[in-house]
Amino acid sequence: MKIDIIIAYVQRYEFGHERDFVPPITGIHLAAITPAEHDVRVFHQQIDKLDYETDADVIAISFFSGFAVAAYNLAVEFKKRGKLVVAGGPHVTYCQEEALTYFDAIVTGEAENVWPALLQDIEYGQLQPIYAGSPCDMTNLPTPRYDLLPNRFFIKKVIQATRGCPFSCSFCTVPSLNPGFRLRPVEDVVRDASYDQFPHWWQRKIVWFWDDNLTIKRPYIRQLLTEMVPLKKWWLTQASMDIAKDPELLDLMKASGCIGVFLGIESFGVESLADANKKQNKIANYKEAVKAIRKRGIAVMAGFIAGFDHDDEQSIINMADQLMEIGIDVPFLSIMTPFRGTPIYTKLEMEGRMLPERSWNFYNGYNVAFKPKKITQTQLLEAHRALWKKSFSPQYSFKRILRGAFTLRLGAFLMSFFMNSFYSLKRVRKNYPIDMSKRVDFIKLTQPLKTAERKVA
Ligand code: B12
Ligand code: SF4
Repeated sequence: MKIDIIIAYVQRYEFGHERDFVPPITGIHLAAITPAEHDVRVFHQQIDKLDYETDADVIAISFFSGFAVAAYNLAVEFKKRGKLVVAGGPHVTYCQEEALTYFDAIVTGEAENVWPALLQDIEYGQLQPIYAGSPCDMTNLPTPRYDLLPNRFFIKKVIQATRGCPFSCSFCTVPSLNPGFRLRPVEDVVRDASYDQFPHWWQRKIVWFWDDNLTIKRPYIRQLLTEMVPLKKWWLTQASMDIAKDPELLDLMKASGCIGVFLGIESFGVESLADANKKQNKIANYKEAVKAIRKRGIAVMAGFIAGFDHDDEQSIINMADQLMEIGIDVPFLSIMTPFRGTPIYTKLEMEGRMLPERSWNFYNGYNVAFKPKKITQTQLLEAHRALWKKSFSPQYSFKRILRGAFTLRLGAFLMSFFMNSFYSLKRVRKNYPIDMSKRVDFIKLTQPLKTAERKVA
């Protein structure tokens, strides 16, 4: 069969985000675990033009909640043309009934154990509506199909070495989506990190780990990094702040080529951190932790969330100065989003604070889908936009770049330079995150197909 895998996307900025820096691993991983007798192609809606007249037999769509409306629209279009459309990913896992209105079948949870069976059922005309995936054992996973990525992605070597996370932050679906903490054999990860069939040196050089929390199992990460030293790569990952208290690990990270670490700092408020159930973060240690990582020339990227129950407008805007003060190189600024499957969603739903009239377009990390406690929805949105504008003002962006020029290793500096310039340019050109409440017409959902009209092979 011919299979088109599509990663759905909705523009999150007012204009011009049609190129992407680094691709998702989802599509090229799914392609790699697709049995070899099928022809597979991968498309990223963010950068690829989609062809509704494709000759594919099966359309397989992956999406986050914020991109669900786009994914459903795609399903409707492809089904109008008689295609069989299936889907998977975090959104369908938690919104199965809704997803089945649009798709012929869905995969919930992890796909490795059920994807080949689904494809076989299509061939035998026995497609079931739901394929319940289970946590996969991470041995023998193939190298992602990097060859299927378009060259427009600046970085291409995305890898997953581990799955899951032992923490349980209130806003995160990882503990229920990828239960447990599982590791791929080090030799498999090293094999993927050594992949070099890319045209540009930086695509061969840079490895981006799309893990939830790569460093948590110390013996594993030490072995992996020791084996990565001879590869002479530049690599980046997401990790917990506790790495800062492990100087040996930090030294090994430096020796193996680490250029960037993403920390989920989330907030500077003690009570907001309690709202986040982020017990592992200690505000008093932020500055020291960032310093310890940067001392090795590694850039610190960090995520901050606006909209916890104890946040108000001022505490949100203040984060722009606070993140500068602790030495962050690249900030990522989100609005708290109550995804299905998270403790925060359950709490807000019980308290009657969800805003059901707000479509999935509001779940892209830059919009408000619930009633905040201390401020109004509009105040939260505006405070976040003020935080975003201040953080990416030319002065602050330039200060971060300059700071990096004197302290970071080359790869880390280039990454910080690129990202800060990119967001600062958006700020200068007034290309802000989209305010969906003013753009309610933005990608309307076309009429769902009636179940009877659904064509299953
Ligand atoms: C890497 C990552 C990123 C990367 C890459 C983004 C990307 N588009 O892939 C970056 C840092 C850019 C990112 C950004 C964001 N992310 Co993110 N991210 C992740 C993370 C940590 C890992 C995802 C991953 O690559 N896993 C490895 C691949 C192989 O597995 P997978 O994608 O889960 O797919 C498996 C199954 O889901 C299934 N599957 C998936 N799709 C399909 C489709 C079909 C047809 C089938 C059969 C199966 C299938 O099969 C795969 C194999 O088992 C997850 C956490 C997690 N554990 O899932 C969050 C996560 C996916 N992100 C999330 C969010 C919210 C975001 C942001 C909106 C955050 C923000 N505030 O800005 C942005 C969106 C940006 C964007 N443009 O897409 C949420 C999504 C929740 C939801 N319900 O939508 C997650 C779950 C984390 C959380 N908070 O709970 N993210
Ligand atoms: S530490 Fe990160 S991945 Fe783990 S539960 Fe918290 S937000 Fe999710």
